[in-house]
Amino acid sequence: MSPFLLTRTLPEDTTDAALRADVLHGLAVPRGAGPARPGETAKPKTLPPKWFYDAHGSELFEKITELPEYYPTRAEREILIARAAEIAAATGARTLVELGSGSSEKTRHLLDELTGLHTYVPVDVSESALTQAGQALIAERPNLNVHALIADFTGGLALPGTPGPRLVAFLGGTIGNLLPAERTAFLASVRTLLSPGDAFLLGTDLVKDESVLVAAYDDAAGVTAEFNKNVLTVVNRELGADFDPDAFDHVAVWDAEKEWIEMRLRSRTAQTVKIPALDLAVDFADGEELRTEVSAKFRKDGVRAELAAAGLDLTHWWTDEEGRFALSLSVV
Ligand code: AVJ
Repeated sequence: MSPFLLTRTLPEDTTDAALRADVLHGLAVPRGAGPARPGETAKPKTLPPKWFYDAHGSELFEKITELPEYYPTRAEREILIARAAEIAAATGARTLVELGSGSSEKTRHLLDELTGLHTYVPVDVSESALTQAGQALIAERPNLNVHALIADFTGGLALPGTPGPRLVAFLGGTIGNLLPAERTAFLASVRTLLSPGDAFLLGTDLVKDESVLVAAYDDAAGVTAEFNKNVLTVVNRELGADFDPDAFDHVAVWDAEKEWIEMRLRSRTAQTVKIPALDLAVDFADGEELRTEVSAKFRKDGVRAELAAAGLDLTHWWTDEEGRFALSLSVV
């Protein structure tokens, strides 16, 4: 069997510190010595979407990708199947780096066509997903090296010294889970990973009918609702909090101005949640919402502009037949 390496680029307790910081920043009302001012409770509560993905959350996400309403995974797979040979020809990649690789399921289509590939570097925060996917891949592909990285792709990445050309892929539309300023910083950091001859492959979900978008994030079977609420069980387990997931409703709304879907958890009553690890009590008003994810949808001109701002040229643009999803390639 070919080699499988797993590298944790961050110490284990970094995850814990990052979760604490995110929960504190997103849920705590800033309070001075005096009583809470009326305006303070108006600060919208937020949690970043990366905390969905513990082992259970990663499983739920895999279930989402199979839902009839959740089209992005199927649309992107359709493009990959149709275009993998062109991507291989345009890049000649010997190293494939995949940011936020998850189960690496769609990547197989790319791996099939990248005939000169030396090493696959999946990067993800989920150790369970990396190990499962990596072990399965090396068992199937005797000539492939897999060097998995447990890392947060939004931080500066230290990549293993593998042969070029390097193809960095960021699929699934996950770039849409970053806020605009985070996207700018992320694309700039991707650019620093690329040398002449390297390339960047980006998956973006596209703006479409509101009813189609909302259904994709509020499925009839309730899997997305369970996925959304899973972030509360993660905070319960990691920080000893006492969130009752049943005390919140799943909400998915389209923001037509920002062109993104927001997932929120809406408090069903006035309640106070204790978070002992942070010595924190968080008040929720009846109906108060906690934003857990934005999922931005794109247009070609916007993608081109954001890539250009990072010094990347849009060299190829492919969509599925129905024009729901796009893959962009930038060859440096
Ligand atoms: C594939 C991770 C980008 O925003 O569509 C799915 C995550 N959230 N359903 C997306 C997700 C709710 C997803 N990403």
